[in-house]
Amino acid sequence: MIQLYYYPGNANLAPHMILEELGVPYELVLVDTEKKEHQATAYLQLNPTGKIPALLDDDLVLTETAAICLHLADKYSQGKLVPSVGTPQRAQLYRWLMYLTNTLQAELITYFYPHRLATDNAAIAQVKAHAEARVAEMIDLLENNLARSGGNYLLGEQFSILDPYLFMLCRWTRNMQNPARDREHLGKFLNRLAERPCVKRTFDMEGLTAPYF
Ligand SMILES: N[C@@H](CCC(=O)N[C@@H](CS)C(=O)NCC(=O)O)C(=O)O
Repeated sequence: MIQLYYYPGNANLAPHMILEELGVPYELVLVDTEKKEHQATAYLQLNPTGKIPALLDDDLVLTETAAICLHLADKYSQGKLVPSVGTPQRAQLYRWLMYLTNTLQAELITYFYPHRLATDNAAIAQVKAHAEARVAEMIDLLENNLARSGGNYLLGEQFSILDPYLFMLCRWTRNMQNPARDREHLGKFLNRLAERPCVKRTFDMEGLTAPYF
């Protein structure tokens, strides 16, 4: 049985939507960060970084959201959520997944945890403001790519694991001055994704309410 360790709205959102899209049986396990459960020994044995999410799939313990998404698609989607290995489309999937996880997600983490990079309040505010500005530039790049792709999804016509990932990260910009939803193509993309049953079910199960992005 698959188990996804989660906290509502955290980085588990992308793999959760993918699990719902796949329709495979799985169980959600709450890691209550309010109670610091992500720093407790039991959870650290699964994920030594103390970050959410983690996935159990039989004997496999897997961490890192992008790796979890790839694993689920490779094992359970019969090629529906990832293009075939060795194709140009697969290469583009790697490109955008890396960009989402190691560039945009990393900058969002700086925005949400600026106190880890500075100590006095003015410096913390500056780190946060700079992260917000950099996130806006990254969102513009994604907007331009979506416009160029000519399709409904990041890879064009094929819905892939990139789309729940992009949705999750765009959602995290919802309280920024220049949120992703204000871009023409991303705005339509977010509305399109929010109508997808897998996304609706995920939000319900995690107890998330509007505004979703
Ligand atoms: N690289 C990790 C990062 C995950 C991450 O930063 N998760 C956040 C929640 S969205 C977290 O666990 N924060 C708690 C903390 O940093 O103490 C991944 O992609 O899985």
